[in-house]
Amino acid sequence: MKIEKVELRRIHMDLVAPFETSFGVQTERDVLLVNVLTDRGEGWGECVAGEEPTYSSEYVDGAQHVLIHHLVPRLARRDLAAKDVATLLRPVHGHHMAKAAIEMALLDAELRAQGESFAQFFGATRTEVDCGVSVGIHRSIAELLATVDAYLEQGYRRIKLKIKPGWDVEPVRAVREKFGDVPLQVDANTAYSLSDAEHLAELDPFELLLIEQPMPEEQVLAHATLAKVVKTPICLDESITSAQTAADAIELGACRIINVKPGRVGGYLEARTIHDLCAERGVPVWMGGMLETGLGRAANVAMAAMPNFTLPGDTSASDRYYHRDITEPFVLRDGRLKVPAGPGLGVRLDREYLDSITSWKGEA
Ligand code: OSB
Ligand code: MG
Repeated sequence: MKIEKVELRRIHMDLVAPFETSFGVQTERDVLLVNVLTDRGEGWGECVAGEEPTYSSEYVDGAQHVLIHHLVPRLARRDLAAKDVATLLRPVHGHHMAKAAIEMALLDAELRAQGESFAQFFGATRTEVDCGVSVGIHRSIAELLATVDAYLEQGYRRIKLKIKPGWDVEPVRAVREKFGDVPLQVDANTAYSLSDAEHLAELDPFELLLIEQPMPEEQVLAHATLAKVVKTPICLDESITSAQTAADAIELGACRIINVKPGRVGGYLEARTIHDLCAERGVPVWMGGMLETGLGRAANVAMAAMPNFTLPGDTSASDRYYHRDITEPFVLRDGRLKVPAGPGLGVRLDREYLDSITSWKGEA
């Protein structure tokens, strides 16, 4: 396959409600999309980098810059397959979200040309996936309970509460008291330190499925130490940046569960390797989310249908995020989303709507 042209575009999408985490409040997304035109047809990729480098070091302007100046030039005018992208881009350190976006676009082009879906390519074993929902930090417990109630009413199969120091044990207790034994987990996005171990152990009586990323990205050993104090399983998100870091974290006892985000690890192919190595080691995985549009969601849902994705993912319906999606919406049915079955991503872009929300377009 030869790349003939790479078109980048930025689109603006308002979130249906503000989403607050321990690292900030988000009310909109400024999404970078990658459209590759090859001699075998086109493909689309979505970059999950946020506007600010606050979840990780990546941010959308940086992703756009590195794609134009460092990544696309290494791929242009050669005969290549999606599986070659990671090797060709290895000389460029980091920038996993940017790399993942271009690899995703090429994989889409390749699979569309072969008439194969992402799900088939990944060896998916389900046609629908169980969905959870990530619930942001709220201004009061009453408002939080109203939000959780509405999501449970819609059928979500698992609730994840965002926590930070000062908003942890009380919201968890309140949700447990009101909603009983609903599958529940928390995500701290690195907001704690090892000196909070005894405090985090106060979450143990609530029988959470997991505590996600309590401490900073680099503090993998500290998570292994924390795991000796806290009974709730530790799950890593930010710390898992590759198959290598996943294998090391498991070996060290830093996590019993892994949140798989293809953008964070440099692409869907690396994410598949993480799925496989976790399966071999008996470590369950689940599909994370980065407030994706229908494009990223299509690929995430396909991957979440692989056999070792045994916990519900942050793969919520389109209307959890946006009033209008750029593809046909993903709709929750009985707490599940349907895995797209068509070639490549298997979703149709609404080109007219896409153009209407495009803030910038350029060639890489
Ligand atoms: O830590 O999982 C996270 C969103 C943006 C950045 C980081 C995270 C999240 C979420 C939302 O939790 C997941 C989703 O529904 O897409
Ligand atoms: Mg997380």
